[in-house]
Amino acid sequence: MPNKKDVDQATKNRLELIAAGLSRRDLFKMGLLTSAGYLVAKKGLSSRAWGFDHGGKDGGGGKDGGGGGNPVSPPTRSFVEPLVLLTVKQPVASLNPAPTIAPNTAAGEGRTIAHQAFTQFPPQKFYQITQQQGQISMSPDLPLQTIWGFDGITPGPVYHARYGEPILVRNVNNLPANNGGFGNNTVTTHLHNGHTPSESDGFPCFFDNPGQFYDHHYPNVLAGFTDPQFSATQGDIRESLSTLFYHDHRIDFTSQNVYKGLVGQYLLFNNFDTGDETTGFRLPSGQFDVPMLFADKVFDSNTGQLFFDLFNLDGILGDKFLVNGKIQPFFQVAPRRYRLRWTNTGPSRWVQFFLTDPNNLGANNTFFQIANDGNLLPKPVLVSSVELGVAERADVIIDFSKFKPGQSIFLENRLEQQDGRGPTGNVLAAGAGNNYMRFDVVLPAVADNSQDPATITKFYDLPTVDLSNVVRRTFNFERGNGQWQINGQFADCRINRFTVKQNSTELWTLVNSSGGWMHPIHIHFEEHQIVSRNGAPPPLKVEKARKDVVELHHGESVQIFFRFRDFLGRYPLHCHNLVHEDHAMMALWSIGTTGDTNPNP
Ligand SMILES: [Cu+2]
Repeated sequence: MPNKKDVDQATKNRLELIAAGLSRRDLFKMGLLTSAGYLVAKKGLSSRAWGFDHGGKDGGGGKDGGGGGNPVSPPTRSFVEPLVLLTVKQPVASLNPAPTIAPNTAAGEGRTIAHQAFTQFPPQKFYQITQQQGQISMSPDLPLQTIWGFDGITPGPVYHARYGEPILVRNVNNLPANNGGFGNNTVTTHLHNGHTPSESDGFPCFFDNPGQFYDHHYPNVLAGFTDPQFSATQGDIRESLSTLFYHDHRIDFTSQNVYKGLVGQYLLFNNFDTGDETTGFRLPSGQFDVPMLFADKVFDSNTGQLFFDLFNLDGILGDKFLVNGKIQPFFQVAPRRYRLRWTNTGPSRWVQFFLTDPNNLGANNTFFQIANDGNLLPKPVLVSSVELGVAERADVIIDFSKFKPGQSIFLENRLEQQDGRGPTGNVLAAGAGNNYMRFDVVLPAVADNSQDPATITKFYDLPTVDLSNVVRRTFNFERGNGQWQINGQFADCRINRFTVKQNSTELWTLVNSSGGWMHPIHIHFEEHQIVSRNGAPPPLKVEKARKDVVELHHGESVQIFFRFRDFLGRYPLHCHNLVHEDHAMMALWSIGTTGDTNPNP
């Protein structure tokens, strides 16, 4: 085993490379990566050079080293701080300078493409948010952490948006020149998975510089609004979205920037999902509607500072588990129903959450899942657990009146995962997993005007599509040239891989050709439905749904369909294991008035 001095020196050397802003491609050029794409097994660089390798067959570790092992954080206590309830972002009366359709380059706007739907959907509310450095406490047992966050906090504030109410969000880049170890201060903000024109989507190559701003126009409009059959409702109500999130999407640097804090939630309401539990679907509202963003992170064992290992190429697993920016908080709840909006922000870990009663580990504590990703399910589904790959979301309703007053319940991830490649497939026994937080049923009884989800028979129907006339494409997600590829290619801002004809239907086959890894695949812009997994209908009830991330498990071939309507321009599809995404499992494509039928783009 290595001695601590050598490990510390290696860590220092690696941090210097990261602080220098070197991307993986730079390291290739400098000869610091092997032909297989792993960091050279040179003493002083790779922790695996000392035998931290945790095995693996096709390149994830092995003799040429490079994976980086899993560092160990300093000890922290659990459940000593309350869950942070995220603030709601407030609009401003006006923006100065006033937003313009064409990029306001003279005033310092980094946008390069005119808004395509500004006149049709004029913004009714204006927001300004600043990407800036901040200092926050993630645990009383760690020093203050230097983060990059929206308005200087992480997670950032929550947007409350409504269908039929277009908004404009001005992102102001005030990030510092010195990244303090990792992060890239040129940024682009993606609203995942808004029905958003390309120039406002947060396209990975449309990043701006410190000192610039970028206006994002969010029409908050239902997909299908250009279809005459939905003109009365300004789009197809079945395409309604609820829980979205926003995060940095800078090409090659998303993992560093999101890990550093650039992430938040964006909620959409309408006349059914009203945000008021006495109306519409009567979902728990107000203080009983709680955004929760999950992350796992590593902290330097000497300094206690947030640690990002650029050389861990399988994907980074943290050994500290955070909800809304705090390590293992507690949350005091009343004995009634709560709507919890869960988002797995990664960077690489898959989770499967159970409600664990520490005094009765054998109890099956069920709850309702009501949404998958940003989409309400056709109706609530009773579940014992919820699995989330990176970027997947689930809205759940937990009825805490089922538990005894004073009782504590853990939110436990029981999915076993030993490295960034993906979970092993084992579900650990209750109590043997990792607790992300603790619910304490200690608040007094209060009124509950929400509807029991057991009695809700329908939210929205699933849109149906004629699949007889579709464009078929196949995408292989694979390892190649030491990184991750889609159909044998890396992400490249200069290349448009294929063009979808606007308003057409596409049927895609996603194939996991990378033995040993799992990939949560995200396709921007419109929701898909899963036709089949390895030829059979998706086994989970909650996958009979609209989705924007599809889990691509070991050896799987998954068929999905969707339409691409209403707007034009460039979008990405990519793995949402943020490390895979950056290295460089992403394909850039576009929606045009004419398209191609390339079956293997
Ligand atoms: Cu992946």
